[in-house]
Amino acid sequence: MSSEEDLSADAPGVMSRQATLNVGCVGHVAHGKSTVVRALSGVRTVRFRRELERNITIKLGYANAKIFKCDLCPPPQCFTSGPSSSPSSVRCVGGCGGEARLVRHVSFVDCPGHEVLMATMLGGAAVMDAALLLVAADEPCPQPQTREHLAALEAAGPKHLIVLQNKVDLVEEKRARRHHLEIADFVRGTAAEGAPVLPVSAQLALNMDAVCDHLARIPLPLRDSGAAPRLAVVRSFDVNRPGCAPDELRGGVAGGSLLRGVLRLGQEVELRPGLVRRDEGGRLVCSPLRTRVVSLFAEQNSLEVAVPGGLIGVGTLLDPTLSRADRLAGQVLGLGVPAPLCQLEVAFFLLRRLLGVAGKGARVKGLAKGETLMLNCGALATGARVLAVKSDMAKLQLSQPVCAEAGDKVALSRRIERHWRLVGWAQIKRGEQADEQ
Ligand SMILES: Nc1nc2c(ncn2[C@@H]2O[C@H](COP(=O)(O)OP(=O)(O)OP(=O)(O)O)[C@@H](O)[C@H]2O)c(=O)[nH]1
Ligand SMILES: [Mg+2]
Ligand SMILES: [Zn+2]
Repeated sequence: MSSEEDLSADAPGVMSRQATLNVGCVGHVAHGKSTVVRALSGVRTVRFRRELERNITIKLGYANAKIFKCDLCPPPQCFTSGPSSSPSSVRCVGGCGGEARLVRHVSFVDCPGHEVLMATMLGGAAVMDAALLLVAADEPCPQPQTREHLAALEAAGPKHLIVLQNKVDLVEEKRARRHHLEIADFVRGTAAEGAPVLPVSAQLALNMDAVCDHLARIPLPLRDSGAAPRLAVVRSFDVNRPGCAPDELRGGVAGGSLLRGVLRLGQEVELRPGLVRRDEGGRLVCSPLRTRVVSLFAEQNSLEVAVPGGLIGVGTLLDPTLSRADRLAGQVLGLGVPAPLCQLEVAFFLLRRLLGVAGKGARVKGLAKGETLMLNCGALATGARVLAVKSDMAKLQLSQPVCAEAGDKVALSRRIERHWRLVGWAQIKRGEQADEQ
C-alpha cells in the first residue's frame, strides 16, 4: 500500500481482506450459537473431537463472514452473507438478478454456553465489540447462562447487542409471542434494553438476512489507528508439523485482535508480560519478549498491514514452543504495552445474587480477606488473592501479572460448588508493577 493508504475500517481495500468488527455469540448452552455462526459464515466452529462427541462448544470458536448488500432490493432481502473467502461482490439473492456488494466483514467469537466454561466465555468477551445473545424459544427465558453471559458482557465494557430469539421453528406462534415478551421483561434494566430482538431459526437459516441487516448497521467502534499498536492475544500456536526440518521451522504465531494502532509486516514489537517466573522469594519476575512481525493473516488472506478489529494471526520469530497450545493467551503484543502489574487496587461492584445457577441464585457474599478469586482482565484469566477490603475498594495479589492501566475494567468470579461463577466487576485504580528483567 502507498503512504496515502486509506486504513479506515470501512475502506474497501481493508474490508475485503480483513474483518474489522468482532461479534461475540453468547447465551445458554445449546441455544444455537455455533449454528448461527455456521449459517452466517459457512464455518463450523465446533471442531475438536470432544466437542463433536458431546455436541457442545468447549473452546472459543472463531469464524469470519462477509456481509453483502444489494442497492436495488428492499431490506432485509437485500442482505446476504458468505465466508471470508467470498469475492467483494456476489449475486444478489433478493431476486433482482443484480449484484450485492461487500458492506461489512466481521469476526465471530463463538463462546461455549456450558456453565463450567464461564472462564472461557469471559476471555472471549474482552475482544468483542458487539454480540449476538442467543435465546432459544423452546425454553423459558432467561436460562442461567443467558443471565450470566449478559452480565459478563456488561462487565467487559460497552457492547452493541442484538438478541436472537432462536429455534422459532420448534414452537407455535403463540408460544413464540409469549417468549418474545419474556425476553422483553428479562432485558429491561440491562445492557440489552432497547436492543433489537429478531426471531430466527439458525438451523433452517431463517431470517438471517435481518441479522445481516443489523450487523451491517452496528457503528464501527472508533479506534485510534494512529496510536502505538496493541493486540490482545487470545490464542497462540506452534504451526510446525512434528519432525519438520530445522531450517523450515516457523516462529510462534499469536492470534488476537488489535485494540488500537496498526501492525505492519517487518515491524519490531514487544510481547508483555513475556516470560514469567518466580524468584527465590516467590516474587513474579517478567522478561518482556522482543520479536518481529514476519507474517500477518486474516483467515486465509495474508496482509501487509492489519487494522483494529477482527481476529488476526501474527507470525513472529519467537521460539514456537513458547506459543504452543495457547501459551501466549492473555499477553499483549505491540509497542508501548503497559507494564505488567502484580498487585491491583480496585473499586469493585458485586452482583446481588448469583446469575449462573438455576432459579433464584444465592446471595453473593462480600469479598473476604484471604480468599482467591478469578480475575479476567482483557484476554487474561488469573487468580487474585484478596489482601484487603474496605467498603468498595480491594487490594488483590495476582498469580499472573497483567498488562493493564488504571481505568481498565476487570471481571471477578468466585469458585462455587467447583465452578467459577461471575460475582461482579471492578475498575483498576492503581497497580504495583511486577519486576522486569
Ligand atoms: N430446531 C432447531 N434446532 C436448532 C436451531 N439452532 C440450533 N439448533 C440445534 O440445537 C443444538 C445446539 O446447537 P449449537 O449451535 O451447537 O448450540 P450452542 O449454543 O453453540 O451450544 P454450546 O456452544 O455448547 O453452548 C444442535 O443440535 C442444533 O442443531 C434452530 O434454529 N432450530
Ligand atoms: Mg457452540
Ligand atoms: Zn437485489
